[in-house]
Parts: sequence; C-alpha cells; structure tokens
Amino acid sequence: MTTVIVERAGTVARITLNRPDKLNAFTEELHQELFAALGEAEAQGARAVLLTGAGRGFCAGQDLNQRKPGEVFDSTATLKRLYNPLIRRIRALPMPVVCAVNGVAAGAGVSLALACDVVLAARSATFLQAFARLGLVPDSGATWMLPRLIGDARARGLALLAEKITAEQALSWGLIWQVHDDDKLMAEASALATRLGDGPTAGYAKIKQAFAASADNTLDQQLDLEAELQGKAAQSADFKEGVAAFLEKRGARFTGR
Ligand code: LHQ
Repeated sequence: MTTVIVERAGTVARITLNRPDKLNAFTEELHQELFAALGEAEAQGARAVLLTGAGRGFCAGQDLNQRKPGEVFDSTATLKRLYNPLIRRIRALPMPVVCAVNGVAAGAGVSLALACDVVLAARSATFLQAFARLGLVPDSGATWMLPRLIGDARARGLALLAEKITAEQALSWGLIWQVHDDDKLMAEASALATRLGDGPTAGYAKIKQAFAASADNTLDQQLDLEAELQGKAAQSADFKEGVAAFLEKRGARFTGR
C-alpha cells in the first residue's frame, strides 16, 4: 500500500491516510487501499481502529484532479461504488473506530471522520463542508449525520455557507468528542484507542448496533432491541469478568468475547 499506512499496536490497528502533499484527498487508489486496510484490521482481529492523516491535513475529500480533461465525472457512480460502501463499512465494523483529525477535513473528508465512533481533533484542525463552494451537495452521509449531531440550523448553515469551522467550534456544537493541543493529539488518540481496544469488544459491537438502529426505530422498537442485545451481552465472558472485577475491586481484564 502506498496511499494508506497500516500499523498494529497491541489490540489497535492504526490506519493513516498517506497523501500528505494533497491533504490526503481521495483517489481511487486511496479508496481501494483504505477499504483493504479496514478489511485487514477486521480479519486480523484488531479490537479497535485508529484513523488519522499524514502531514498537515486529515482529508480534503474527493481529489479534484482525478477528473480527466473532457471526461464527464459520474459522481453518482463514484459515490455508490466508493464512498457509500466506505461509510457503511466503517459504521458496520464490529469494533470501535477512533478518528484523530490532525488537520483540515473538507468535503467527504468530514463525512469520513464523522462515520467513526469517537472523533478527536487537533486544536488547529478545521472542518469544511466544501461542497456548496463547488455547486455540489454534501455527500457520504453528511446530510444524515450533520443534523443528527449538531441540529438542523447549524447543519444547514454549514452546508449552505460552506464556511470552515474550528475544532473548538466543532466541539462546542457537539460534532466531535474532544480537542487536544496539536502535539498531544496522537498520544491522546492512541491512548483512547488502546483503552477501547482492550475493552469488551463484543459488547462494544452491540452498542454500535443499538445506536445504528436508533436512527430509524421508535422508542418501543429500541426498547425491544436493547433487551435483545443485553440478553446476548449478559452471556459474554466479558460480562462475567466485568462483574467479577467489580466485586473483587480490581480492574477488568477483558478478552473481547
Ligand atoms: C487538493 C484537494 C482536493 C486535489 C487540497 N483535490 N487536491 C465525491 C465524489 C463525487 C463527486 C464529488 O464529491 C465527492 C465528495 C467530495 O469530497 S467533494 C469536495 C472536495 N473537496 C474540496 O472541495 C476541498 C478542496 N480543498 C480546499 O478547499 C483546500 O485545499 C482546503 C480548505 C482543504 C485546505 O486549504 P489550504 O490549507 O490552503 O491548502 P491548499 O489548498 O494549498 O492545499 C494543499 C495542496 O493540496 C494543494 O496542492 P498543491 O500542489 O497546489 O500544493 C491543493 O491543490 C491540494 N488539495 N484539496 N480536494
């Protein structure tokens, strides 16, 4: 792989987008390699994923140079073939995905970050719904995720005005989980990913499943789903260990099962 770097640290698969000169904008190759990296992480039993970008940017969205002169770029096909499966894949991964937004995130780069479970950002990072600057529509789940995270008023403002917001603004609006000083971001994100990676993985998968379903469920349906998932979680080795650790007043040693 050249446009994506995959490293393993204990239970965590760290995936770094690696086109720093172009702020890690998406090319066909980057899509393919990122998809492969996620597959590799799952196949090798990683219990958490940490996603970040090399250099001063996180991801500037679609590489606008990919369109060849005279060629009609089929955005619908590109979204259906590359972006939509990527967002679905991240959401469906059975382990927590931490995103460390190390610099600017623009266009589908924001959607990529927001598809992750826990999003941290460097204090200097910015978030830009660049689409309207190009006459485009926010995509890769942005119009679904933004209103749910920050409310309709802010989502519409961001999408229509296409203005950059700072990491602090993103934090105060509830778009992301935490902001850290630039030189501390990766240490904080790695520690968080390791904590999640050493946690009750099968339980986390069910938490993700419950949140995924809640978007479309009524309270009644969600109550039933929680009861069903809890029934399974309570049969896990990690539940047994969690209770034993509590009673013995010690830290739990989860195996993920
Ligand atoms: C780039 C890019 C880039 C190529 C920086 N492409 N080179 C999916 C599929 C189908 C249809 C369309 O939609 C989509 C989803 C999308 O994501 S559409 C939205 C695409 N993204 C954008 O519109 C963002 C474009 N980039 C920017 O607005 C700026 O670069 C930002 C605000 C991200 C950063 O600004 P600066 O910090 O001032 O950096 P820069 O502009 O100088 O960029 C550094 C280099 O990266 C530069 O290359 P160069 O060779 O001149 O040094 C840029 O051309 C390149 N770059 N984004 N998306």
